[in-house]
Amino acid sequence: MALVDIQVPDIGDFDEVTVIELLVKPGDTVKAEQSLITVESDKASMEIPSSQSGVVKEVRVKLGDKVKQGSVVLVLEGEGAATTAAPAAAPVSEQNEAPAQAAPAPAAPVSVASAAAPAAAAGPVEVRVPDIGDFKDVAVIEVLVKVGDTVKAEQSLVTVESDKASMEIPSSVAGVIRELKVKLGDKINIGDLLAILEGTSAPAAAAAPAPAPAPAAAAAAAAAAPAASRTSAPAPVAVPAHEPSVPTGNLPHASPSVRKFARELGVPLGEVKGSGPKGRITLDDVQGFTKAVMAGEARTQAQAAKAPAASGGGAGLDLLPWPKVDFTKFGPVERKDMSRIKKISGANLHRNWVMIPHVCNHDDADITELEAFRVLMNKENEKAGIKITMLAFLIKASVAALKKFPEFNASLDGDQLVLKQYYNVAFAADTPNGLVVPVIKDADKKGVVQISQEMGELAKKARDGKLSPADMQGACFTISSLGGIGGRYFTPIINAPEVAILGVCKSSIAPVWDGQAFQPRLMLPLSLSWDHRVIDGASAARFNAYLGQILGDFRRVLL
Ligand code: CAO
Repeated sequence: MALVDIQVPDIGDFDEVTVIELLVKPGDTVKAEQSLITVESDKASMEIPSSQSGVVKEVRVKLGDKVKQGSVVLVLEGEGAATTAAPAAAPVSEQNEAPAQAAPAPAAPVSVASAAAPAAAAGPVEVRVPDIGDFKDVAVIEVLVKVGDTVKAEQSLVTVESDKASMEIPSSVAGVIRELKVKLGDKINIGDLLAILEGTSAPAAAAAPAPAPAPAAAAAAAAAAPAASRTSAPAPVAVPAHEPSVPTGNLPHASPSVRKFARELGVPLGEVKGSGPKGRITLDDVQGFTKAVMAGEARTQAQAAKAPAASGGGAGLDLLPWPKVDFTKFGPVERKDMSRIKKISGANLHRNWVMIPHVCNHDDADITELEAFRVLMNKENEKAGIKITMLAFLIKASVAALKKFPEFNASLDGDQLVLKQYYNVAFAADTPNGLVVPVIKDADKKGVVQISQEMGELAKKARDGKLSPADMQGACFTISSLGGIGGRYFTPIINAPEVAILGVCKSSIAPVWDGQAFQPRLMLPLSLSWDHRVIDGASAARFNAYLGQILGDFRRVLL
């Protein structure tokens, strides 16, 4: 196994950057392109990836160290030959060898107005995104200026972020911002218009402003063409004598991957206390914050602000505003009020989806014999007007599974689990006005025929809009059946404060191997969503398997 020095690749115009995070330690196995350390300059933070996979033998840098291109980050016992071509992300060199071809690209932001800006100032000038290396569709995570601000050449306008780096995009010219063409969340690419400045002047020395490095980019972008052709220089106007404004942004101190992780969880980074050097926010800090909020030990500022109005507090996540689109620009539209049921159920579903760490397991149950039995029973009882439904069997089978796995028949109350000793099973019913969820009370004490009858009555009441609040209260577990409609699997949303819900789709004949031959069997797709705060994956798999066993042979209910 060859020992390989992993070095800092070409990081653009930066002489030295500071190591602010060590992402691996000796003994760790790393994959090619996995980030090893995070470094930071005054304009960007970036993760330095490994150029190949292997086991970390020695880390040669420590927090606070200054590194530059060619500095050895760590020694890796490489998997396979060390001569493997360096991946785009970072150069590799054999020990004592010169660094391989620099792979990560310095993105050399070249502004529109650089060399080709009107020499003597003073016209509206379009400032565009310079060459940012191989990055496409990078998200604007911070807008540092506003319309009316006076900016200096090289002052940062926006911060953008990829999964490996965040970087500030500077203005190539000085002037007053007349129009801002991007907003938070926009995805931008090279050449996109960022802003229109007035009263501009040519940038010093006709050079591109400080490059923002793009470490994961492949080809060096240093040769990026000055964007002369992208410059537009309409009629000159006078530059208003504004004082330069101070950028408003105050980006939390965190690496791009931590920020991405926080965004995925909807964690407002500005509220997370960093435990890293200089208060830097680490992955553990984000996880700790999330756990505290979920456990009710902490609230986000948004939650706190909403709490008085929201009686009981919902998950106030600091998300981007909902997109406002004038649809009539694209074609005719009709506006319709949401039904009362949809408004109520929508708010509940939203809270449940956001608050509960849902996981969904899919399985199949062999209901060949059960369906044959159901059809036979319905034939025999046709004259009595009794119709037994598959859903009634599912309710009965679920009761057996709830008894065997009591944590599914439970609710969370703070730090306590409330284990219910009654078995009320709700079922989702589709109505012209929206979804309602009536409850079969004490399903453990009722037979399949009685459950079928009650379900029929409740479903009719639901369709007629006559369900009382009592009809929809007290459920322990819910079944949502789309079996009469179609589909294979779906992810039902847990009906809080319940901790699990079973989704059922349309059964179909499938070839099932019986050890000797494939047999045509009627298989019922099951989708069980469960609250991971209360239930573990193993229990959920066992719950589904047990449910399948019962549906496969209902005599098991008697055991
Ligand atoms: N596989 C195959 N066929 C099935 C089936 C399944 N899993 N479940 C029911 N069917 C068949 C029935 O056998 C019946 O066929 P026949 O008329 O030939 O006997 C037909 O589908 C219709 O069944 P049904 O609707 O009368 O009875 P049900 O017990 O399946 O459902 C109810 C009752 C109230 C649950 C249903 O009408 C309903 O509203 N379902 C939608 C629920 C829903 O919207 N869930 C989504 C929630 S998330 O948005």
